[in-house]
Amino acid sequence: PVLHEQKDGYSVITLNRPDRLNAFNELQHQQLRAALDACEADAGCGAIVLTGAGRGFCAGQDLSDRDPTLIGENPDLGKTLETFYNPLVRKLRAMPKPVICAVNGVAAGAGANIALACDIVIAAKSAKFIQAFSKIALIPDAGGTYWLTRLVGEARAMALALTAHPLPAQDAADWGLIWRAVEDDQLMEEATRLAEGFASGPTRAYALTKRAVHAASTNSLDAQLDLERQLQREAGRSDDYKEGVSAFLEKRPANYRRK
Ligand code: LHQ
Repeated sequence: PVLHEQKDGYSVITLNRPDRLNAFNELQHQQLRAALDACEADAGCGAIVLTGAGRGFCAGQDLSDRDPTLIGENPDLGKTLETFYNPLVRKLRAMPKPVICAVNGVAAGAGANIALACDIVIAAKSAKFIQAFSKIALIPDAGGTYWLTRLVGEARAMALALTAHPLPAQDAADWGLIWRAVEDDQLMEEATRLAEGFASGPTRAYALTKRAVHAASTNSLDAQLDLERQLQREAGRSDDYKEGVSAFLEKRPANYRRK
């Protein structure tokens, strides 16, 4: 249920259960995890594009899954989160290269929040983001309450979570929930352009940038300034920095080698 294509310098990972709008079952989790691990370990991979096959991006947990931890007398959804979703969210956030989510269609439940865990989210104009959880008497998970409150503020976060309002891609972009909404037929072109740019860019600097940006929402200014100093020191010692400055002074494109 997951396709992993290796391109020149980046990977495209496609959730591929289109008849279920790419809802997650255990195998899709396992294969996505394996694909992300492979990308992380591959020095030739400078960026990842995550997208979905068919008309949806991802409808969250597969609600037709008969696993007794999901349904039955005494389900333990916490176990499902601990085993599958929470490690996935942590893996996407900690991935030391940019992850672009190309949201090709509806992103519902944990599917919406997995998209928001990625570094840059672009969505087709026909896509919608739905915090579907309240419809089935659950709370937003896979980081939903964290992303929503930070990205769009508590007023909008609360209404999205309580009402399960389907938020169109353009509104999501206007609200700052995602980077950009694009015409449907431009989605993969845009995502590819971004990935190609990252593939020839300074990978290490991107990883350090992710760490700094992630820390900012919970750090004090003093702690954040200290962190920036530490990470910039590290960036400044890289071959990529030397190359970036030389290329600038010589008025030529930089030739980064992912160091
Ligand atoms: C589905 C699903 C789906 C199975 C569409 N499962 N088949 C974490 C941890 C532990 C436990 C629980 O949950 C979680 C996190 C979660 O993600 S909970 C939230 C789960 N997701 C949802 O509640 C969304 C359910 N889906 C929908 O509300 C709709 O399908 C949306 C609004 C996403 C799309 O609506 P439509 O465009 O009208 O499509 P559709 O409903 O006709 O779906 C197409 C097919 O996909 C259909 O099957 P069928 O055999 O009738 O063609 C659906 O049953 C199936 N499908 N989502 N989550």
